Amino acid sequence: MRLSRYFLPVMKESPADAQIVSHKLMLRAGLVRQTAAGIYAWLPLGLRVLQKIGQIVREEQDRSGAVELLMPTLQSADLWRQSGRYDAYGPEMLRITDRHEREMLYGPTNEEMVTAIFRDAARSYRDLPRTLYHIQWKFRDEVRPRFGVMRGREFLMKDAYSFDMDEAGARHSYNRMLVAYLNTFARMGLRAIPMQADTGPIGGDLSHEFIVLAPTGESDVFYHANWERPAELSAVDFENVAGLQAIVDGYTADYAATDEKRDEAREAEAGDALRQSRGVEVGHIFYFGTKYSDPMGLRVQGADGSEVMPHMGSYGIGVSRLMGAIIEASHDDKGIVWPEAVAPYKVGLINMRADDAACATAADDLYAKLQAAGVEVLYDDRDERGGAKFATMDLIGLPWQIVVGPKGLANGVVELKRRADGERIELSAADAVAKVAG
Ligand code: 5CA
Repeated sequence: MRLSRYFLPVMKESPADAQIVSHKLMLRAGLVRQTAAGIYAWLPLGLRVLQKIGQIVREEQDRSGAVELLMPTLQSADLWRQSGRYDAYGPEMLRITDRHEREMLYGPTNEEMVTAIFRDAARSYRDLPRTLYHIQWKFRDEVRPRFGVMRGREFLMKDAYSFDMDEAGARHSYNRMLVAYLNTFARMGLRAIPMQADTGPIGGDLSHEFIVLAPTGESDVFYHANWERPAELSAVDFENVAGLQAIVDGYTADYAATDEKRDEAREAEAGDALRQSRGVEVGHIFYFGTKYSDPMGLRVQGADGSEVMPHMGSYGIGVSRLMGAIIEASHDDKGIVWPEAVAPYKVGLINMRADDAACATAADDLYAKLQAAGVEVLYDDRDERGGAKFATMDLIGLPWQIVVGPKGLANGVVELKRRADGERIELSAADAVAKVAG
């Protein structure tokens, strides 16, 4: 993409209404614009990141065995009356009336809808287990939307729902998600810590919040220093029930809790290794048994012919919130430092002198070669000062910058800079293409 034809409204100064660094940088780097309280337009560069985050989430959901569908944002109130949640949900639910005076709502989550869809299709134990998910916009009329996309009113969520014949099956579905989540966040360069969370009326130990450590996070968290090791991907056989349980037990062996779930004994045990921080909740998984299948009449025939009420769980990831969390975890005083997996483009190509014919020809040629090599490149071909171009590239945080200037050209080289550590090397244009394409 040529910057001269793109839409990238960057801002030099930090907007006064942004309090935390990710919100400031998302506005300054032209990723989003607020259009109403807690509601954001995704500008072209921000949309690319949102799609990359969504795609990683999708791939890891698929790998764990979940199946994608897409449910609508608008739902009927009647659906929510079946579960009894329509009246219980309160003012966070945006209620809408259509022209026929039918009560509708903008979905804050989809347990009711997915249960109804599954109920109307599933007949017997052969139709289970299944986990269905979608990536869809949600609306919650938060009292205090803040920190940009971190706590929005409209936000993008991945929500998955599992259906199993019994509690043991549901635990396995839960374990699949727990491991899929850790892999998902690791691929984005994030260490997310699963922390025991409140399970509400169902009880048991099957609810975890996934917290990314960040000083500006909204949750107070306590954890064992072992969690400070870098996140790694685990190659897992999702079908191996005992193997998966052992992996989950391994992950959750080290203490980690939000302030609502602190455990004095385990903190004493951690001793000097106990750490305190703040964090951002990027995901939340729940097992809730027959809470929805019971009132909504979901029944299937068991292998022995008896009628069975399936056990369910639900599993959320804050896709749009993740963008804020990644920036909180990865930035410096010049701007964003995107992990490669979610970067909007891999390379920023800078022509230092758009008014110099030789530079323009060399940069155009390099741009064509990068594209031919399949490298995602944003080409700053504008007639602007070099300094302003560097500042913009640092602000938007693409992993690599390639600079074409008259001095280098005279020596047959361009400059390649890695955004993360600022390391620069000079090399031929062909070598630069080979290096970033690798
Ligand atoms: N039904 C369940 C699981 S699908 C559910 O809705 N869980 S949740 O309320 O915890 O939301 C799931 C995730 O969505 C949260 O972990 C968080 O990352 C994200 N999220 C929740 N509220 C907001 C919000 N106001 N703005 C941005 N992201 C949010």
